Amino acid sequence: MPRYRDLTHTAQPSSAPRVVEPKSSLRTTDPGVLQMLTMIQDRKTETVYDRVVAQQPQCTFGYNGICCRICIAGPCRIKKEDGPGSRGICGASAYTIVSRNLVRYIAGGTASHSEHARQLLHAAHALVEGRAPDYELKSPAKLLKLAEKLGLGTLGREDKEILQDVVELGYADFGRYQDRPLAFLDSFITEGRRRKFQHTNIMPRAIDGAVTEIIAQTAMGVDADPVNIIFGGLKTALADLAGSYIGTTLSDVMFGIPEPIVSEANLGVINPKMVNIAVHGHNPVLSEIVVAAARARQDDARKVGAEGINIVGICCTGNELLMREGVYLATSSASQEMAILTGALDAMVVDIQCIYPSVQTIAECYHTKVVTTELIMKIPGAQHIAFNPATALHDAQKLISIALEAYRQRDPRKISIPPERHKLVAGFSLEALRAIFANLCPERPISVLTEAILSGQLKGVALMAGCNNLKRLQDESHVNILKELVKNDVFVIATGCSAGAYAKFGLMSPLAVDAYAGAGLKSFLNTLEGANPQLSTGLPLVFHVGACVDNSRGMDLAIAMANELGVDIPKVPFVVSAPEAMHEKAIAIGTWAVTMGLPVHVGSLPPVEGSDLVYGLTTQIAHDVFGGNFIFEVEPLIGAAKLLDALEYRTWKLNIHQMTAEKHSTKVAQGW
Ligand code: BF8
Ligand code: SF4
Repeated sequence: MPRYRDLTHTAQPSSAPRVVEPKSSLRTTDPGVLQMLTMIQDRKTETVYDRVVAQQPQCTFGYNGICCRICIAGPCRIKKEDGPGSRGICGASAYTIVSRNLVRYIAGGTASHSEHARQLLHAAHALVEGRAPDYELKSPAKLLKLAEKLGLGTLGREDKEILQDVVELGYADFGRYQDRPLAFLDSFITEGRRRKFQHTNIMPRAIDGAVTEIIAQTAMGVDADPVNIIFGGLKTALADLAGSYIGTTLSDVMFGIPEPIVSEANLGVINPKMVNIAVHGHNPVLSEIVVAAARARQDDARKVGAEGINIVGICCTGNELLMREGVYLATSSASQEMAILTGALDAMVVDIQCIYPSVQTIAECYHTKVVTTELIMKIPGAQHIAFNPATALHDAQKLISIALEAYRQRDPRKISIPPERHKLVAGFSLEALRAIFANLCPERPISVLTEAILSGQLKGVALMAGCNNLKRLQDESHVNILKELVKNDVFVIATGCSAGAYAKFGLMSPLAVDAYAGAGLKSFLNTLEGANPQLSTGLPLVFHVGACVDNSRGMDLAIAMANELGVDIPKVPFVVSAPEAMHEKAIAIGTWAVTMGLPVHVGSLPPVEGSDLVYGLTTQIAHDVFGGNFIFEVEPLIGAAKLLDALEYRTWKLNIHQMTAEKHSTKVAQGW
């Protein structure tokens, strides 16, 4: 049992409804989307907000995770407490079925993140071999640091030689057969976690191997033991962390380490006078080149009567480009269709993940061209341009030409763009945060953060992550939890569609600090600003650390804090929240964060309630073994209260242990 004060003294969620207003299709709080929905009222376009309503009520067997479709003797459902209806046809119990379903989500998430990482490896490999003329190695400094962490030789070697070694080690991490830990994972975790993963036998040796193994482990008639299955899932989730870490680090090496940058967000960034191209999905390998190509073709836009080319981002491709290039963020996942409904989007270029197939259906009512670019991602009716790093600029030019041509077909009567747009400051890689802290303490930058927590100025750190899930209103949980945390002096970093929500709402701007931060957080940020006069951008209320793969940056920060404090991660006042989790990737991320020793709040319940045993493993036993645990709570304010409790408990205990260690000149106690 997690031993911090649980408001209900159980690990159960509150009785708040799991789906709010199930008959209302006005399922958003995003002001831009609300304006859009009003503007298009008479168009009778079906969107995701309508389809959520059409799916209600959703199947309770599925919701609780007690439906099994793993073999075609099924589907089997657990219908009764006892008797033959309490098991599947093969005799599988609820706990077997729930745990199998859960870890298969993790396998899906891990495969997704790792596919993303593999694309980066392929691009870096092509760069090393001279087959990717349009790419460069933008951050040799990051490459050197990464290579050193990985134990690779760097002295007197060319950057490309070093990159070659890094890429080879990355490829080896995907397919290793020897019983050695994943090199990328092993390179950045704490000694305490390394030992924990060895003792619990969950240190993965290969990313592809971990995914295959868990699918094999959960095939019909293999593992029936829920504990063994869950531990298999934890191993897979750690492979997901490794994949994410490869994705983040290689993106930084090739496209640059993000630095504070100003931009704007929400649908109002779509410009009626320009050729608008949305880049949507997750992979920066193509979208970075699209941005470069667009910058070079502004004149062509003028030839078709536009003022220029305006690239806007959606979802995590949007986050990647916002972080590095300052590209506007048009919207986040649940409202992706809205970008097309503005009638001013000329092309939507998509790569992988979180792309609704419905974007094509909607695009067919407009002039917008949807273009898919990856072999594993096509949509019937959409155009496909197979993207290849070797011909990147050429491919990107084709995409731009499609958009220029589409611009000519625009119907001005269909244009309705909500004016909503907000200024923001993004680009906070760990390196950027360190540099900001270093102006107060050059020797130990991270101590600026940990000292502020130990002194009580800050309550701790929260990583806000995850998607939109329309069981509740879009962005409502992200925004309400954030407001509660910052009011209580929590230093907040954000990724993915959570970061997207804050950007769209104007909460990622320095102006929001005065409006929402508690006194402690405000004075902390003011001190940082005072020490960083070079930062003309000012500091935001919440720090954008990137796309979903960049949750690895959040983990990197937690590790840096643990090292600074001389403890392992379960003692660090650091929590994670995915208020509107939806994707399998979010389940994989949440699971590795728990395994790394962090409390993880999830605002939309994964299907685990069909087995008390599995529910207990994830919310309680996990804490005993790893020091982290899931907190399932759909009501945002109660979720925030539970996160604050978890932080308070950690800070209180850490302070006592630190004081005791000082008094007796001993090491800080490591127990949690
Ligand atoms: O990887 S937060 S809805 S866009 S899965 Fe998808 Fe979720 Fe958004 Fe990015 Ni992440
Ligand atoms: Fe049913 Fe067992 Fe097949 Fe699952 S594996 S569908 S419980 S028979």
